[in-house]
Amino acid sequence: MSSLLRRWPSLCKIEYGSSAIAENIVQKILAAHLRAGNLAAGSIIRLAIDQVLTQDATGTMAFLQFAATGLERIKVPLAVSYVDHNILQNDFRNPDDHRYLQSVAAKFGAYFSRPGNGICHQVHLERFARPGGLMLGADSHTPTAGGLGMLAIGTGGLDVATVMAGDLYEMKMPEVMLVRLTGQLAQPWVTAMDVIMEILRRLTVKGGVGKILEFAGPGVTTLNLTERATITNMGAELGATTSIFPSDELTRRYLRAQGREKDWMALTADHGALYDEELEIDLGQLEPLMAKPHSPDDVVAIGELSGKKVDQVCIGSCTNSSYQVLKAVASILDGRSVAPHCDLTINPGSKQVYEMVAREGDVAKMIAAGARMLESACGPCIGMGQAPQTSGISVRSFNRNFPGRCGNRSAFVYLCNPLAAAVIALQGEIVDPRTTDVTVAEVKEPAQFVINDNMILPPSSSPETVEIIRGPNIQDVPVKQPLANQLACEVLLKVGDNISTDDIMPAGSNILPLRSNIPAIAEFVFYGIDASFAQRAKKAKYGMIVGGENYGQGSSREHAALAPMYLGVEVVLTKSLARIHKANLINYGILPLEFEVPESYEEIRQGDRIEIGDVRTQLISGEAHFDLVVQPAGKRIRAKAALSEREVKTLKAGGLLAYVKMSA
Ligand code: MIC
Ligand code: SF4
Repeated sequence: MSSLLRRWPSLCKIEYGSSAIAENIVQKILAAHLRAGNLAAGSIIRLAIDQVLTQDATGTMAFLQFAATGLERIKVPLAVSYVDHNILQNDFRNPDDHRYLQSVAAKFGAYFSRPGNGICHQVHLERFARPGGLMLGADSHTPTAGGLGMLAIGTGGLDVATVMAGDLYEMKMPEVMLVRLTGQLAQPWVTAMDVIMEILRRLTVKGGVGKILEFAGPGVTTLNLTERATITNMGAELGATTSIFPSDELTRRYLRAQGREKDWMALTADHGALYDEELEIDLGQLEPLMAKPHSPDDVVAIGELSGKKVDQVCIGSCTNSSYQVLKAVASILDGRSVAPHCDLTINPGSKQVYEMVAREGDVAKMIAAGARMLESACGPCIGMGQAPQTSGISVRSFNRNFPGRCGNRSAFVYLCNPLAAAVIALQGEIVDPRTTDVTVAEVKEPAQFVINDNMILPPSSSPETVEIIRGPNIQDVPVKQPLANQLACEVLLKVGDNISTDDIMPAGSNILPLRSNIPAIAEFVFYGIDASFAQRAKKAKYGMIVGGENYGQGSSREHAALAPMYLGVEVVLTKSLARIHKANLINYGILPLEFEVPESYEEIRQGDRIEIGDVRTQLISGEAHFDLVVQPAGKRIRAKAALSEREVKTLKAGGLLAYVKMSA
């Protein structure tokens, strides 16, 4: 288990560039991009970003915000706008977003990955990610690129918009956890997915908060590139800032196979580099694992659940849909049939993967077995179709199984590796694949991928001629009033621990098309938990949400802050907050408070009125402290907020948009 190793308190005194200092990979990359601050854990640092990515569910807002700056061109060396989430075109709304994104990408200087080209993280790994680089992405699974030695951080769309406008990215320097891998996976049935599920089992969904995971050790060279990317992808479920692997000969081989060897550089930690913590995983000891409903850290050995009847299996997502994975899945399905009571869906991660497995006959094997082939997109992972039946049991090779995320709150979603999932689809019940007579082919990474970037459109070379196409569903981004000095907030909702952004702002095929229309999407805030939330919030002048630990875990969707803000939520008071959600709350002017003592949580009931006086005066950088009076009981409790100077100014102004306008 994790043990606290050598601390690193004096790091701030170390001069970077000195050959005497042994650096880990995270320090090397951050030092090369550092423009202000120092790299001691907990310090505020400001970083120059090399690449940004957006996707259509977060990108429309990000580009509206960028457009509002009046700038003509994006100021980051590389920006890519993907369309992969909102691909069900039930009416005009999603295709209008696609056209808008295509036009702004051409005009402002981003590459545009067309719908059908694949899931942003898989495509970015294939075509753009670069070892040693620093990337910001408006999606929580941006760390996928860490598999290739890039430091890639997920964040809200507004942070990406300000970086595209030329701002530095500000964050608190995380601690760095060394994850030492030893041994070798007992393949074929134990895969990279089991590595990250084992880490989730040990550390839980909040075990990575405030940390970056850096992988090292002899086990690293036994994992190919896309296996490494599976691990860094799902590191997001730990709440970690990001995860990263070294860049080695295998990285070089992958980039060569992608026709991009020139993007390679070697990147490893120096001998003697220090870490805040260390965790050791013996790959050889792992077995096929499964996360039970409704949390990715509720992990057990798959065998413990054997015999449970399964209604649906979904294979794909940004976690598990590489070429090797899909070829192996095809070999499992080859000549067999999906169980009669079980649906199997497969969504290859990218057009490149889809085209290759189609050319090589693997898609035919999948179809013949009864698989329902879906587009290269997020699809069922975000509830864009393929919801399970009432109280249905779905087994998915995806990364999240939060309640309702699949499009049906009564369903039960289990997560496991894609090869086990394929065997489960054949058997129609949960089974440890090692106990069956099903075989799987050993698939090597190809020496050459099929490279055809015809679905990636470069920015226009004559942007002045490009007209921005903005459909009627795309509304302006609301801006909040400056923070009031006296607040009396009604407690609109009190929730427990680990509330995800899927709980706060659900997705799915009915709600995702409203991502560009805040007044419309706001009606669905907390819809799955309390359908009358929006109505109640609109009646109260100032609203507050009270939560437990790790509030706002999961996705980067800023709508989970923006829509509550639109409904009048002024304060979110919790035991602890997830990183990206806290940043999003601040960006939209919602005060993120934490109880000074967790027991105070018990003092508050839904419907109470919480008074906070002298809010603006007490709101200072570092750690701000507040006295709260809980009415009608009249009890006093204390809350705190850890904020940077910029965050304090942002909150006082009413959010980042208002702050940027004020300081322009
Ligand atoms: C997710 O996996 O939850 C999403 C959908 O990709 C989100 C982004 C979004 O909600 O737009 C994420 O992970 O950030
Ligand atoms: Fe898409 Fe699912 Fe990956 Fe999010 S986790 S980017 S919804 S595939």
